[in-house]
Amino acid sequence: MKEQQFQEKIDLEKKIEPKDWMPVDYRKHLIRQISQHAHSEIIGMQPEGNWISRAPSLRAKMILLAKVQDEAGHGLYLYSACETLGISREELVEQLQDGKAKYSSIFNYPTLSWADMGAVGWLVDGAAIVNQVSLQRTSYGPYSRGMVKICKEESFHQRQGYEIMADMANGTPQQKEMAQDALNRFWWPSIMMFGPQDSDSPRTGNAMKWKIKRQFNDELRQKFIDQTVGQAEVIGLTIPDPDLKWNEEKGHYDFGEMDWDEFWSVVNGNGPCNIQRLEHHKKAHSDGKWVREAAKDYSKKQKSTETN
Ligand code: FAQ
Repeated sequence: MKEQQFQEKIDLEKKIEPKDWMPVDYRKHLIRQISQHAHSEIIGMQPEGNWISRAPSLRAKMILLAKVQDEAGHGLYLYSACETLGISREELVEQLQDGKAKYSSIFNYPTLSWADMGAVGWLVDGAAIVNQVSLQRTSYGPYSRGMVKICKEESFHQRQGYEIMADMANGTPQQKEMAQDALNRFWWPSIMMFGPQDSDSPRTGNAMKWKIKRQFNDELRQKFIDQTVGQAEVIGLTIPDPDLKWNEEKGHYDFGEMDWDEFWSVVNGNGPCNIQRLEHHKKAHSDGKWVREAAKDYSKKQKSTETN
């Protein structure tokens, strides 16, 4: 009965709020997805944070610094949304560090040159926006509202990345070569961000029934490819896919086969930077222990002063 009422509410496009009744599996599904999303934002700071001290100008440095700080903020909104489901921040961090919770495969690739900052903003944030715009309509209220806020900031991120790529593509032959090399390395991992093909996506069934996900992985991937091909053409770069071709009948681009062995290998912890990313997270978390403790003590002290 409760389950039926819950589904009716979802079917009527009403949001589910933290204190509403929800099936155990809906709650679990959300904790998994929102926490993976939060971890992605936080781990995603590493490949770009790596370049803050090497940005080629003060302007570029300020922009990159602001972007990386935004990603931290997104992680915090998402952790907070996840905590409304009855799990603590400590448990979430533990799951990440123990390798029980995933984060996006894309952040296990290294950023080797300044042009990679362009590729990450343009492609990685570009792909994240396509996914997150769709998630603005997700059925869980706190997640949906978090997505609205995050999407506004991601648009700026995508544009700053595209600006870097456009400048380099129009620069010296060496700069253009660097931009093309970054595109070559980030193209396939970016389109893998949308997850496995629908036929191989075990979570999609429930996610669509509960309107947690509003569009299929393949549908979003196609949308991203369709909108990005023209952007590459405008700046004179070539997408590294010989099978990429406009299909007049479908009104979409056809594209080549992704390397699914590579995808699963990265998802399962064996990408080029998986170990490094987690080790860095553990070290930063342990180095920051005194700050968390000081903040806790300070807030306890404030509360006791207020009550006295
Ligand atoms: N990487 O059945 P499905 C960003 C896992 S934010 C790693 O299709 P689902 C901003 C999946 O979890 C980027 N694992 O699963 C930024 C599942 O494993 P599980 C993050 C992946 O959930 C920019 C299994 O494979 N965005 O970038 C991946 O229905 C720049 C089976 O897959 C989000 O998290 C992958 N790519 O669909 C930050 C958006 N794909 O849990 C810094 C929210 C799949 O059963 C710098 N999440 N897996 O063990 C989603 O929309 C969905 O969770 C999908 C996966 C689409 C990622």
